[in-house]
Amino acid sequence: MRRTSKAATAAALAPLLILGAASCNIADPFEGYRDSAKNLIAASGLGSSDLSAAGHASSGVWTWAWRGATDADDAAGGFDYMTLTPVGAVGAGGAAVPEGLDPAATAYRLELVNLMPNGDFEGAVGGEWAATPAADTNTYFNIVSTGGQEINGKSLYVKVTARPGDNVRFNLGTLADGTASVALHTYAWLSIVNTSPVITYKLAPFDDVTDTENQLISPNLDQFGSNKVFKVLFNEQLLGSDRMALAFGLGNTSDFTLDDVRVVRSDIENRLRLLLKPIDTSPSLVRGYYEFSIWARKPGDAAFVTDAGTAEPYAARSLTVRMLQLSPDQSSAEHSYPLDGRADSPDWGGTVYDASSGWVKLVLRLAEGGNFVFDPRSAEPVLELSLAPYDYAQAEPGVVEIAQPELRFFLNGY
Ligand SMILES: [Ca+2]
Repeated sequence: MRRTSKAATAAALAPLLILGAASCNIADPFEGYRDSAKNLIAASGLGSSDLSAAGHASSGVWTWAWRGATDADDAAGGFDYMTLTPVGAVGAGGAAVPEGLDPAATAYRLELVNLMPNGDFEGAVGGEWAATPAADTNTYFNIVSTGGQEINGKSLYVKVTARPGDNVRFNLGTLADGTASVALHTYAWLSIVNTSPVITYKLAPFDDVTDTENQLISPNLDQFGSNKVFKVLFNEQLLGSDRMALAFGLGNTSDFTLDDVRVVRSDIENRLRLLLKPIDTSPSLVRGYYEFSIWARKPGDAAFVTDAGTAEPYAARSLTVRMLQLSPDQSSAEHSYPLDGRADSPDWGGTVYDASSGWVKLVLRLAEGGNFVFDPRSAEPVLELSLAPYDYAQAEPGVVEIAQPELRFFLNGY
C-alpha cells in the first residue's frame, strides 16, 4: 500500500478549488465528497453486469475476472465456472432486514461451481469411478453409510489390494467442464479422507491399466477434525492428452473412505469484479480513502462442508473482499471474511452481524495510513472491486448470498 498524506487528497481536488474561486459563484470544491454515507457505485448494483466473454473487461458493470483467460475455451465463453443468480428482494414476504440493508435490494447467489460430479456420494456413483480388475472381490468401491466408515452421510469406500496394477480410478473426463479441457488446465482436488496412511495414486489413461508411465504423486494431507483433507493439484505437466484418470492404488496398503470431493480450476481468477474508471462513479473517483462493503449470508439450502451429513450445495465458508488500485502501481486492501463462525481478526474494517436475518455486512477499508493515489483523470479503469466466495488461501466450491455492494469515500480519513 502506498502511503501518502491527506494532503494528497486535497491536491487532487485543487484544480476544482481554483475553478470555484475564479467563478462568481463560490462553489464548494468538495461538493459531493463530504458525505461519507453516499454510495458511489449506486448505479452499479449487482444487476448491472455483463457476464459474457466479450464483456469481461467492461467497466462500471460487474464481470467475471476469469473470462479473461487466454485459454481458447475460456475466451469463447465456455463453461460457467462461477454463477451469479438473482433470488429476489431481501425483504420479500416481510423477511427481517437489518438496518442499512435496503429491503428492496435484490439478493444474488454467488457460486464457485464444484466441477466434481456426485462428489458428496449422497446419490449413486455414476460412470466416473471404476475398479480394476473389475468384479474383483479384493479391489472395489461402494457407497457406505454405516459401520464407522462413513464421514459425512454416505461416503465412498475404496478397497485396493497391494497387487501391482490394481486400482480404483476416477475418470477426469467426467469433470463438469468437459473432457477436452482437462489436459489444458490446472485443477485443485479437495476431499476428506478418514485414513492416516498416505494414499498414493497414479495418473493414467482411464481405459488402460497397463500404462507403464504412471506417475506417483504424494498428496497433501491436513488434519480436518477426526479426518484429513486430501489435496492435490493436477495439470498438463502431469496429464498428457492420454492421461484421463486419477487412479488410487499402486502402493495403497489399506482401504480408505472418501467424501465431499470438490474440484475447482486453480489457474484462473475465480472472482466477480467491478472495474471502475473515475467517471464510472458518482461523484467520480478521486484520490483518497475508500470503504467497500457487501452484505452476505449462507443460503438456506446450503450446508458447510464441515457440517455433519453434508450434501451439496456447499455453503461458502469465506467471502474474500478486495479493493485493488490498478495504476500507477497495484496496491490493494483485501480480507477473507469467515462466514461459518470461525474466529476472525481483520486488520481493517470489520463486520456487522444481524442474528435475526443471518445477514452480515462485511466492511473493508484501507490499511492505516494508506490511500489510493490513482490518476483521477484517467480514461482507463483505476480501481477494481472484487468478491470471491472462498478464502484466498484455498479456493473451494461454495455458494453465498450477497446484496447491496457499496463504495464510500472519506474526505478526511476514516
Ligand atoms: Ca457424503
